[in-house]
Amino acid sequence: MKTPAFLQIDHADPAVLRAELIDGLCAETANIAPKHFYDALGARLFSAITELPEYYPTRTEAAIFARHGEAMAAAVRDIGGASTWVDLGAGNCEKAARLFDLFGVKRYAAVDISVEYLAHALEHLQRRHPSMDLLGIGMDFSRQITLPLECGDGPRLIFYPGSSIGNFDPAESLRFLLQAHQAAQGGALLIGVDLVKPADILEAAYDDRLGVTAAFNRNLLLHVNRLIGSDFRLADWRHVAHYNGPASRIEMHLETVRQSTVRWVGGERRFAMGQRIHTENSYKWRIADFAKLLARAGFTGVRHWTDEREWFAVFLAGTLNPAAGTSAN
Ligand code: AVI
Repeated sequence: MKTPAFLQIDHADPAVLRAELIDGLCAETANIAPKHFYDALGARLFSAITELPEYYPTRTEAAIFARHGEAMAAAVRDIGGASTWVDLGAGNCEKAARLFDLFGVKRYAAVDISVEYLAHALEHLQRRHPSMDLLGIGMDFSRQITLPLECGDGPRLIFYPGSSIGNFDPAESLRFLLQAHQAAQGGALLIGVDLVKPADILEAAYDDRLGVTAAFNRNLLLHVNRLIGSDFRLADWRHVAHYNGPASRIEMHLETVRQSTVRWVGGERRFAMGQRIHTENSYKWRIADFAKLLARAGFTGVRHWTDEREWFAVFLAGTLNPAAGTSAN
């Protein structure tokens, strides 16, 4: 049996993280970056969110893969195949693992913020796929996708499911897609995208009746307290989620229920009652607009599959210029 290899590419510098967090808290519209949601408890709360009746993206995407996976695998073969699957934000690696047989995956590289998150999942995966080459990469790919040589020099399938691209604004999404295009090395991108739909469905998905999303949002304050030594009091803050139609995005905020002063070593901020900290945007796309964005990033031969209600879409985008290799006359 082979054994998985592990690489940590970049380490977040705690001093830089602290400075970024304090800048965000002191900004005119206070904000905390959504990457800080995912401490150990936050990761568990997110996993619980994906099982909520109101949170449709995870199960809708899974249904699209179950129904159209074979067609997707054939389409990947049509555009030349890929020698390595690169799974961005792999977590427990289960979404990709369900597709290994269908796509004939031989080499799999799981990327997440820290290799420690990946160790257990990859060791488990290796027992189920003893001859597969497995690689765990710790890297903050939201800053830059710089894949190591160990990912192979052939074409790669960049797998980015879960509609996480929605947590980037449109300019960041374009930057991410340009980098994904380059990282694919002549391969392709397979990406899940959440679509525009009525506001009541979206708002329920981000403000569920059990209060799990509220706990996920408020847990951010506990995590920030540990990161910068601040004294946020949970009782002072409530979860707010609303759909900003003109910007096509769900916005999550934390709002004070009374006046509150938050202190940390070297600083403080007073929040008036009803004042907010912006914690997350989750952009919802129209199919045609996302296809245009892929084209702007240089992708070709774009195809997509969706569910009956058109709530979610999975896009497959190639990187090869269809004219390349054909004669000019
Ligand atoms: C990770 N990301 C795609 C989720 C989303 O739907 O934007 C994060 C999330 N926030 C609240 N619920 C889920």
